[in-house]
Amino acid sequence: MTEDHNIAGEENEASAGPTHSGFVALIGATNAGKSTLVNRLVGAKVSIVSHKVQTTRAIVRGIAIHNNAQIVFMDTPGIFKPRRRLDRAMVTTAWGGAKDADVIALLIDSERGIRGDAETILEGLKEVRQRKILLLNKIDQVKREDLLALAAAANEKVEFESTFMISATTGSGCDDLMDFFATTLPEGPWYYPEDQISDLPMRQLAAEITREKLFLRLHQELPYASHVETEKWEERKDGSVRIEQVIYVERESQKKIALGKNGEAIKAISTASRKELSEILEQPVHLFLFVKVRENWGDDPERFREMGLEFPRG
Ligand SMILES: Nc1nc2c(ncn2[C@@H]2O[C@H](COP(=O)(O)OP(=O)(O)OP(=O)(O)O)[C@@H](O)[C@H]2O)c(=O)[nH]1
Ligand SMILES: [Mg+2]
Repeated sequence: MTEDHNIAGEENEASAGPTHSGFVALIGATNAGKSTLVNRLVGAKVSIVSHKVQTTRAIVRGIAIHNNAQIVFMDTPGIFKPRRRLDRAMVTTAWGGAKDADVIALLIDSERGIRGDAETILEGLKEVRQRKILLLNKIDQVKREDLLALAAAANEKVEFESTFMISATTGSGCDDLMDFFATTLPEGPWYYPEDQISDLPMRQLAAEITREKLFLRLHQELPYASHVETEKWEERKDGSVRIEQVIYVERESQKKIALGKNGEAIKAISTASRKELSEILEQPVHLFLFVKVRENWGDDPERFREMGLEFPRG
């Protein structure tokens, strides 16, 4: 960290001139690859990723420095047709995040194309006044001619300032994208200290890491019926940390599944989460997971506050 810090400092001196800074909201249908892209552009894991839909629940800011610019990426929940109260809060949050940004970057999964949610988002974007760019993601999965057709179709619906073809997993096209942000964001001082990469408190990131393992391990309705909170964080004299987290589920039957036969599921989730947490924290981690039934957590304002979401009334 210190070394990187110095290198960044030298570069900034070399390229004297005004600094640039601004907020870029990444919006898109769920599973388009927004969180993967934020992590790629920041160069560290700040937001969790899974192959399942509706992984991100609140806005996560990932902060990157490129040349003279500090670029604050807002990873938002995927936009979809909401059903539950939590769904509504997620979708409202995503559009709210877009309205706070200097630039809105719409991610489309090139393999899926413009269908369903992506179509609805394009419609919604017509009403939004900010600068807009189009990111066709997952280009590692599609043929070039299909990409050109997709770019044309999307640009017909909304006037995008630029279109980029990228792959968040391979990094293809990402340098050009960073150059674009660095030169087109407004001139001005940086918003965050130069070594800060996220606005998420460590306790919350730790809860998110466990939720990611739960999304990867458990299936059907369970990931959507669960919520993770860090309850205790105790730094120990020997340099390790003791973390206690609670996994909330809605029903007794879900608790059984979350624990698994002979506690196998919870053990696997805990092992995977602890391993990643000790890498991120660079210290040994003792992780204790508890599963609790809280029937109405999805209607409890306190849980929404913990997640950083507005509680939708009614
Ligand atoms: N092949 C390929 N897969 C990708 C790419 N970008 C993301 N993915 C995969 O797409 C899936 C969804 O990625 P996420 O980053 O969680 O997507 P998201 O848009 O943040 O999803 P939500 O938070 O649910 O809205 C994961 O399995 C990623 O590995 C890409 O460029 N190429
Ligand atoms: Mg996400």
